[in-house]
Amino acid sequence: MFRDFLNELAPRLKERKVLVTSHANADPDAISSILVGLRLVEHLGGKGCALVPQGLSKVSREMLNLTGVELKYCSGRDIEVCLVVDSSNSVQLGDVWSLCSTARVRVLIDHHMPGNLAEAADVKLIDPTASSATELMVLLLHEAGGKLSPPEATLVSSGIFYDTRTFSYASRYAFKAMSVLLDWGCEHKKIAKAFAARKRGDFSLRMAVLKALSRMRLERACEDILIATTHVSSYESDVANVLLSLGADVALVVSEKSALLRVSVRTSERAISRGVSAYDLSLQIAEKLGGEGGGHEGASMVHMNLRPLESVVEEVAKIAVGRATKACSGR
Ligand SMILES: [Mn+2]
Repeated sequence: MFRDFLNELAPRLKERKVLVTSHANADPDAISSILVGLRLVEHLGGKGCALVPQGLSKVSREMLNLTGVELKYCSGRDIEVCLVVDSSNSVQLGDVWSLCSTARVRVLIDHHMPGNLAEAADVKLIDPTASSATELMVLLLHEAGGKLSPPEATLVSSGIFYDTRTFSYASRYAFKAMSVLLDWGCEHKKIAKAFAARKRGDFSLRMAVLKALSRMRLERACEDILIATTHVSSYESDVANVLLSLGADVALVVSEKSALLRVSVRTSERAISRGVSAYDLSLQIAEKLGGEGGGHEGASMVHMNLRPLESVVEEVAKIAVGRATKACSGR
């Protein structure tokens, strides 16, 4: 599948100006995919530059500082091709979407369930079984005969570490891609140590987790499905992961980000086996409260317009309880 995709892609990138972009507040999977995207464009004879809507997330900045890798950002707006990585929905691209929607060619490489970007793309590689977008990008670059420098390979491994939660959710592609990255000189231990230290030591993350717990509401559905709902001012994804690791089956964490509300949704294997997936919940929340939902089976996100956080917490908790009760009674 990588070979066929490359055959389709290569003639469209050659000698063209290519914008490589991803979702707002780019996480390590997004920046790693962008970096490999830039190298792939160069390798296939195009000229690439990056744009990141609303900048990089804190952990992404840490990973770039740690490895000393820099992304080449676009200066002008004269774009011929738009390559979107690690995103499924145009709302995730913010202002950058206007550049992409008018580009001559739109390319999408992603591992989320298909959203409206899949419809808008002229060429696409979408595989929701991949645990990160980075692993798809690395295997594509490898198949194309390109490679990364050792610091770049180290940075790029952070995309896989991050999205697989240090390999707990890794797919076979993730291990294949890691093996390629190690051949290219990746120092994976550097990244592993940084992730472990970050979890233990980051003051604002610890604060967010404990505040989230103090505000949390807990519901029970279907005998043994625990639904935890809360709100935070940042770190909503990390907090949702922590809630799941503490035993919640459904974690819903509401936060406000750049004049939008986000709901980070996570579901356990138990919840998924009963027919309650984060992906379905995010679509249902978006439909009922207005907004855009999407992501993966076990981890997804809803974006919606601002409204009081407490009322959203209440409503999403109700939706999750309703969904679980329905699923368990087989309706
Ligand atoms: Mn991702």
